[in-house]
Amino acid sequence: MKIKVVETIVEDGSGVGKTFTIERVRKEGLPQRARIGDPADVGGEGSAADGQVLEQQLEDVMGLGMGDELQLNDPGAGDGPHSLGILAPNKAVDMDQYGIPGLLGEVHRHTLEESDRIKKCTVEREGIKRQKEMKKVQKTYHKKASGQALQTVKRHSKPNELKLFGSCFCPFVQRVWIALEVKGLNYQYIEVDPYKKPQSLLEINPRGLVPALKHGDWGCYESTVLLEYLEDLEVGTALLPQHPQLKATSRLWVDHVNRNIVPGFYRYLQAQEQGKQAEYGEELRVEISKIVDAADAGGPFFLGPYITFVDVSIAPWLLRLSRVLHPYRGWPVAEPGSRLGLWVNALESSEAVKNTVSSADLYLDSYERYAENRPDTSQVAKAVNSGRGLP
Ligand SMILES: N[C@@H](CCC(=O)N[C@@H](CS)C(=O)NCC(=O)O)C(=O)O
Repeated sequence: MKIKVVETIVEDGSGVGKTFTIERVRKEGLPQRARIGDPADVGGEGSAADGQVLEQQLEDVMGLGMGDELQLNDPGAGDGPHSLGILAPNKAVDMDQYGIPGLLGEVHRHTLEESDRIKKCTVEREGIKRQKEMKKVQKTYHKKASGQALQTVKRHSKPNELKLFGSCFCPFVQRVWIALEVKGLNYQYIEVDPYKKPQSLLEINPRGLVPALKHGDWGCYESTVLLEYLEDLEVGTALLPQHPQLKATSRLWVDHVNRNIVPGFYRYLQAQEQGKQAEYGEELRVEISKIVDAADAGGPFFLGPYITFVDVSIAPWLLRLSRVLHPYRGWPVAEPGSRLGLWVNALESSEAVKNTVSSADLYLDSYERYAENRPDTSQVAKAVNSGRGLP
């Protein structure tokens, strides 16, 4: 026989005592649900119960059913541990402080404080459970490339003295990745989680941001610095034009991308109020228009028929207009015949770019945190929220 009192209901108001609800009574070979007696039948504290009476009592008790009650003998006993009297027809029995081991199995009795603490714990546990369930529904960033990008990762998995530490969803990484692909360099792609900041990443970039590049024993970071470095290697296809003025113009427009388009993209995506979304969306549209107006009229790329430095620098965010801003903010798809449409189409068709692009769901999932402006999304998101410059 086992009686388990799992919930304590204290102070029933009758002044008789404290009530314990029996949630589960397990018994064998005896009828379920015997009626338990009147509070008036309760024996006072210290009532004698010889072995025989006790046995009889327990038989009665064995008939306890779901929802039946146990009542404390001593109404004024305060919060300390009590002896239990069992309300049974014309019978009363005192049990020791902890029930009768072996006969009454688990009898849980608590002080008021203990009872409160247990209830609080239960509420907290429920809260944590709900949070976990919420997290399951919320999408998070991907940790593995997919689509054509995954093929590229596989092609570049062998050890190489030139290593790109990257994350498949990261636009800053994608800049460097596209440059490596355009140039046709040999390199090793190493996927890292920049939010976990593995030691291998921290050794190159103490700030723990991707992209990070290792070349032999030397390492460096910051996407635009890395683009310049790859250019200075003078291996493979050049991205910066030879002409000093065109070169300066290219750098000027990369600065525009970094200063206005990149932060504008996140500000717009993270804005939660409709008014702010409209305002930041318009600001981003204006900044994109400026660079589109500065681009070579015939295009399709910034300087003309070939992909160059400015294209590589802006590409990850132009690709995310349709993959992220369109689904989350209703950003209009670029008109196919427009100058922006031509540019986007040229980027989407570039083999070097395509080699770094994962399937659409990777971007949709990875940017949900930004679109909902969840706390602790990233250093970029924090900087945008606090009005600071991007990391
Ligand atoms: N200014 C840096 C930005 C790099 C950056 O923010 N990367 C993100 C991933 S897209 C990162 O590593 N975040 C880690 C974090 O927020 O802790 C660059 O251009 O390389």
